[in-house]
Amino acid sequence: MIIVKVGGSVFSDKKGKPENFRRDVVARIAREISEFYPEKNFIIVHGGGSFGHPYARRYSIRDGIPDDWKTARFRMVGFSETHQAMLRANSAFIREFLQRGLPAFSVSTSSVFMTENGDVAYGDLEIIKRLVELRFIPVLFGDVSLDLAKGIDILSGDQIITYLAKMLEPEKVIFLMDVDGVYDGDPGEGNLIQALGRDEIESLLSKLTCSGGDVTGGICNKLREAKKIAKHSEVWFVNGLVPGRLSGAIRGDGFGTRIVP
Ligand code: ATP
Ligand code: IP8
Repeated sequence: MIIVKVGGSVFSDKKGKPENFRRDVVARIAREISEFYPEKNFIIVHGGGSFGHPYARRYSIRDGIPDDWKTARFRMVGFSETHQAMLRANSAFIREFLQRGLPAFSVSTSSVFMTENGDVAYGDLEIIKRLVELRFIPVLFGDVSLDLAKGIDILSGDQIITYLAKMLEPEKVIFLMDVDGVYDGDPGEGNLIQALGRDEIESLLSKLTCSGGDVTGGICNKLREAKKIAKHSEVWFVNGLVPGRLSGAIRGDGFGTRIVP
């Protein structure tokens, strides 16, 4: 089984207009996957990109449900608005897969996971496991979540993958981003790291600027999760905007960053 995270920076321009969607990029990702399907099983998880992130920020979803009812109600409306935006992104994804004969099937994250402290606290994987057994391609997504401590929160696709990796022990996890892989400094300053030791991740994090960015913590969150995922699976970071890089990572001779356990 191969889990592919299609980053929001790949299927959309995160600095562009809300809900912009790169149909051609997703169509090409679907084509690359179809070269390996059905010999290999896939689970796709996509991020929030220009869909979920603007709503999550506008409604401060990560602050949870407060005691004050007026604010609570406003945020609960925002919770549902954010989810609807993610359903629109997911539906655009599924359309591209179906058009290429890939049996992608939407699994609504907020209906199968609950969170606490930004992580999955409860997950029901029975539906996902059965879908994979039948050779469907489940398509999950970063989403809003019901939260055991603060009522509501955001669950990043990166945290979903950590949970899936722990429970399903996939052969490989591939993160698609809009850059060639992980750099040893901030974008434009560092060099690409082609082989990154799992035990080197903490010292790399101390060199990167981890504040600011999107509501789920950008590259720093991804690296922290990759460290956990690498205990269960091979992990790759490759450029999803360059044709052939996903196929390379699937074959195992790709160009990008590989986490070395
Ligand atoms: P989403 O969370 O919407 O799914 P994503 O998964 O594509 O988005 P981001 O969370 O935006 O990814 O993180 C990827 C971004 O991190 C890249 O666009 C890149 O410019 C930025 N970045 C910052 N520092 C680094 C670094 N050292 N190495 C690689 N990318 C970095
Ligand atoms: O982009 C965030 O998921 P991510 C999902 O995978 C929302 O971190 C709703 C912002």
